[in-house]
Amino acid sequence: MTNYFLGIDCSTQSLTGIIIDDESLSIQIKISINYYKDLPHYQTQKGVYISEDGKQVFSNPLMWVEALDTLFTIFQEKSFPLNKIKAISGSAQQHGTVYLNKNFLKTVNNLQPGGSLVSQLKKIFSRELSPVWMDSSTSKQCKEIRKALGGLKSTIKLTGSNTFERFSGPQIRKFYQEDSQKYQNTAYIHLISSFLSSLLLGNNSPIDHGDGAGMNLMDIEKKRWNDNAIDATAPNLKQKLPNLTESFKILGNISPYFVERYDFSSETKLLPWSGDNPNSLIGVGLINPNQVAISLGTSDTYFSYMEKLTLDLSGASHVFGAPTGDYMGLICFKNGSLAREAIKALFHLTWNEFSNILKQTSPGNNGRIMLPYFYPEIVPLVLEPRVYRFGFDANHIQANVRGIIEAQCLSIRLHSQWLKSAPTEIIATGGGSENSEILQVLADVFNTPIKVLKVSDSAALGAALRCAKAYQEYIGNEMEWSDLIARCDALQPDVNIFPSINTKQLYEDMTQLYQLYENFVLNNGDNPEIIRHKFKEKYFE
Ligand code: XUL
Repeated sequence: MTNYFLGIDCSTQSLTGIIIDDESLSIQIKISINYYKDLPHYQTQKGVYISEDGKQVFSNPLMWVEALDTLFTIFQEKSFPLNKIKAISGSAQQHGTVYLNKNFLKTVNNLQPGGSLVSQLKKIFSRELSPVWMDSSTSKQCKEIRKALGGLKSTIKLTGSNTFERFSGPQIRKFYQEDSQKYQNTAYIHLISSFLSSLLLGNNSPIDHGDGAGMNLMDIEKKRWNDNAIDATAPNLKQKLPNLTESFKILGNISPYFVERYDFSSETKLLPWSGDNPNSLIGVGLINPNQVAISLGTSDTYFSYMEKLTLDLSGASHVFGAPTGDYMGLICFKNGSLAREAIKALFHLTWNEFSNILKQTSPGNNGRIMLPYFYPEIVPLVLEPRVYRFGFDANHIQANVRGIIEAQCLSIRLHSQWLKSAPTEIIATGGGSENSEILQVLADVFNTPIKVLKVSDSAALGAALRCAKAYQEYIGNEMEWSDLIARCDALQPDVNIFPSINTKQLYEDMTQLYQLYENFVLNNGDNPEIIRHKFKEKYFE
């Protein structure tokens, strides 16, 4: 009898569920609910609410809850045998926090199958909206926590990352400082991942080490809450946080609500949810050092598996727990598809037209350089968004299209150099990986082959694969990650893109030039205009 595993990904713009079978580990069904198209009554801008200055970014936890109910309803309408699903896990955009009052536990313990989740969960929140990873409004709190923890290096050594505006600790501190009454009324603080996991469990779910590392509250080495970090963040915080757990531990069985309402088996096992990046690590099959993936999603991320803890003491990157029980390195660039879409919208282009321009324009963009901070940027840190153009203006379609893609690829190359080992192959995932012209620029800038896998929903797939492994072990079959990954049909390469033969030196020079421009616009460095002209002369005149 075929068994199935369900992986759910609650991302910034949509909630996706994919079900794999236990034989070929291939995808049997995939359903996606797009928040702004399918749940328009929440009136979000692509899944979020952005303040006028762009710094505060929230989402509505009830929208995620409604998307979850909708997902199961659609699976049922499609007659998928949900009772054959043996285990469920999930993935969520990282760092976002959900604030719950004292009604939370008894409500999720007692869900009535006759009513929707939204109708029953309306009264459990002590804060209506959740700050999400796109928020960059907590610089003051970041500074305060970093100072209390002894400065940059000791903060990184303790928590795996510098304090970052979007990380949960600084966000919690801001809430405590600005709305202390509501903070006091908060009985539980969850990450988005552990909040959704709690609904499925009908109980308070722990936070896994992958997502827990994105809070500035967890000791990265010991994988435990750190009292100093907690005290530096907000009073009485420890009692509001759930426990931490390994991401491969089975938490228990699914809550009766889902059994009765959607016909899941009461024996369906639940694994902790994790962040989208730790899930994607497995969902692209990265279980060896020196393998690298780039996810071109709402944000662009560069990530790799780490056998032993290695920290970036410059503070630009993060270390999270990996679902294997080890670690992963991650760099997050916020102006990912958001900035690509801004250029596409500016010139009213279709993606086809956008790609054609990439195909027709020359590597190096005729010596033109763009620094595209349409939104506040995480790496490099830019709090006041602004787009810089050197050698062209805002009306030049071709220069803007190639400019944005080259800038993003150059920035990823530049800021991933701390990881030392240059990748021999890059796995591309996320929505942007469907565009082979963008991938060609990436291959050229890194001078490295790019591999695209059959399935680009790496976060949801990773969650489903975590279920497959944990369930096999639960029934007594030891299973290595490498066997699981080798067997998984969805992880077979679909497209290979090779770097062009004559762009290696050009992009090496351009990476250095790009670095000088970053230094010029962000750190008052010298104006590299003369060097840009020399670059132009060398390659284009
Ligand atoms: C990672 C990060 C984003 C979010 C949204 O640190 O902020 O990748 O997880 O995808």
